[in-house]
Amino acid sequence: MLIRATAAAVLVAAIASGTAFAADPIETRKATMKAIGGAFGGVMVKMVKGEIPYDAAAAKKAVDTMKEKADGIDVAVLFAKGTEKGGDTEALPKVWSDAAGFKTAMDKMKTTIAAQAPNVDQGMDKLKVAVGEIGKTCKGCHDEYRAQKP
Ligand code: ASC
Repeated sequence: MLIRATAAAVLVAAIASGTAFAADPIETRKATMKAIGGAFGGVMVKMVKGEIPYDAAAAKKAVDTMKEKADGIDVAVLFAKGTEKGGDTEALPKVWSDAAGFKTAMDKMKTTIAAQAPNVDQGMDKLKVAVGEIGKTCKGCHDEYRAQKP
């Protein structure tokens, strides 16, 4: 009931303010992060670690997935006010109390992925650099804005 009321309030607020909204921002942002993390950890990091062979086309496909999903993140929508709670979220209150910092961290991820995307199919050395640079932007945001796993 409370969740429904909150969702309705978010919807009304989104319509009233003319902003786009996601039907279920918490589930959408979790699915987005899972897709980004899956392409990164499941493919690119594994190649760097030698757990799977380097495959330029597969690395490119993975980074393209990351880029598409990252570019699709609209912080104002997926982390709209009112979505701090009401679902199974690990987002910390700091996402909202330091909204500018959070947006900056997200933008840093987007620009780093975009900058590194053309490099990942140019050999293992380039992939290593890309994984290092992109990974820093994942970690930076998780350290600051996401609840730590026990
Ligand atoms: C991953 C993943 C992250 C990052 C982070 C990098 O594979 O899912 O969130 O790497 O651990 O430090």
